[in-house]
Amino acid sequence: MTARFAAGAQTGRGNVHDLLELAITTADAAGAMLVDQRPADVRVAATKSSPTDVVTEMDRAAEKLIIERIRASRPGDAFLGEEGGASSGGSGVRWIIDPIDGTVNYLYGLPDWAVSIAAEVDGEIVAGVVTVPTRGELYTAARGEGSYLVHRDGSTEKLSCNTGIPLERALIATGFGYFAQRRARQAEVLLGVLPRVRDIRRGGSAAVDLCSVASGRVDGYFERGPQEWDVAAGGLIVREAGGFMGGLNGRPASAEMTISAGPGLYEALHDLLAPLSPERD
Ligand code: LIP
Repeated sequence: MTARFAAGAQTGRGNVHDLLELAITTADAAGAMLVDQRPADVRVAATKSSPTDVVTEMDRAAEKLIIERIRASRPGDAFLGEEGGASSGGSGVRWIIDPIDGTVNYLYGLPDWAVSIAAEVDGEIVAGVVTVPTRGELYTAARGEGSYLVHRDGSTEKLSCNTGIPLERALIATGFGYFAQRRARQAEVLLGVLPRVRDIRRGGSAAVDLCSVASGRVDGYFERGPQEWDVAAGGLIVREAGGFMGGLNGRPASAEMTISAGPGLYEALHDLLAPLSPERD
């Protein structure tokens, strides 16, 4: 799969177009490996923050593949990977990787899981790729160049999130954490949200949720808990599709709270959430 971008902007640390192309080919390779080599019975290799926060051997294999491929082309870059692949580098470029975002979906054979790769230059995300191999969809964005959905047959759509959606007609994606206490609070927050919106979706992958905001398949998204690797690429894809991503009260998006939506709805969703104290466990 290839994305169509004009001449890539220079960052001073490299060409954004080159970083994007490397992210695309690497995410494609990892996605193909995850589909082709998925064992009939995917087993949990370990648990992380709680017994339901799982990692499979395939998460580890995909992260290894991604880091090895990028490092072969760009040996001086730094990495942050969900499965522990953090290392420093001197080039000013850092790759933020989620080898499988939506591991529980992957475990159960549900389609919505993604490989997410973002390139950050001097602290700013400049290129992002989210591939959803089971759907044959690859989402890409380069800073200042828009975001695109490339289908399996090579056809490409420029993405544009929904704008001006009133809260009561908004379809909102969300997700839940892995700790029981946090989930109980998230259920309380939902009590305040559900009666005020069209409906709620819980897809199981924050990266896919953000791409769905970018493509207009949902109108907005909020979640307490997503980590940098869950939202780095998807956040750029949303912004380049005309949407917003942030936290509460003007703070940046973080594990405390991440909110995303198009203009008009973003403010209303924020104002609905803020009094519900969604950052509290
Ligand atoms: C998951 C997210 C999901 C969220 C989970 C978890 P993982 O990532 O993308 O949407 O609700 O809490 O963070 O663990 O599958 O990479």
